[in-house]
Amino acid sequence: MATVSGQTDTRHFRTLFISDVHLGSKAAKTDFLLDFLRTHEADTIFLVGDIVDGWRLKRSWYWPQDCNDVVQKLLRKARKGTRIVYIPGNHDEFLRGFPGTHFGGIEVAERMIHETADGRKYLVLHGDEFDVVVRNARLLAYLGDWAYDTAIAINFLLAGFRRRLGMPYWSFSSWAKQQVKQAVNFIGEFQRVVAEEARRNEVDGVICGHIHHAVMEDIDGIHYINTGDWVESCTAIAEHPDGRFELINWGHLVGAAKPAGRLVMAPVPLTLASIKQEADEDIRAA
Ligand SMILES: [Mn+2]
Repeated sequence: MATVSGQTDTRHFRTLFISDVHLGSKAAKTDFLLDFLRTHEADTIFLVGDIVDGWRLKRSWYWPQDCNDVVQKLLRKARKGTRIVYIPGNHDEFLRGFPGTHFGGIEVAERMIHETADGRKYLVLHGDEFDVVVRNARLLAYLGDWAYDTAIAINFLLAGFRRRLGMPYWSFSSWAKQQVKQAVNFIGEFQRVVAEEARRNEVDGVICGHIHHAVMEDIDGIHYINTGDWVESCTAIAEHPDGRFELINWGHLVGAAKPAGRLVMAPVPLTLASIKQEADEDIRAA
């Protein structure tokens, strides 16, 4: 079969981590993802949230055949023995009501501890629950632990109310994108808060999504990994049989997407320009 990348060899990994596909939004790069799924196999695949964009779909139904193909591709992998774990995000939070449920062999879990081949432990979660902490970081640091826990609980309740009122989830990424000048600071703050959560869980690292910013880096002794997205950069995280992690930049490899490497290496000017553009599109679409 012809592929976007022209790559026909299959790579096999111990684990693959993918997030923020946003199926149902026109921006989802389903053709690249299909190409990626055709050429990548793993014992376990973690879907780290916002795979389906539920609230975009609520606004207007957009579900071309490509979206079915992605779902079918994943279900077929599950049938053939791949363990697939779906960790819902804020855009597919309707799945959060079904923890432990299996859909066609796909497990649903709020968060999970993943142990690498070489015995390190990683907390796997989407990350949106920390939006509220990022927004109020200074205040919460001042008020302490109980305020932190309360803020997260309030955020959860608020999301429930907004959902019932048909309002979209308050989204860190779209909010940060609208605060264009400060977006880079917010990304740093998000990473720090998520790394702190990993420390509270006494694990070696954390693997999350949500902010569409793929990166692997050390944050105060915690290995912070973000899977990125399939809306713009087309990135995934792979764990090799020996436990080594690799950031796969599929958009860059297929050459058609804007190189995601800029997010890692030169974050400021290009990211802000694209963030601004996306924010404008969001505002027009709203
Ligand atoms: Mn999200």
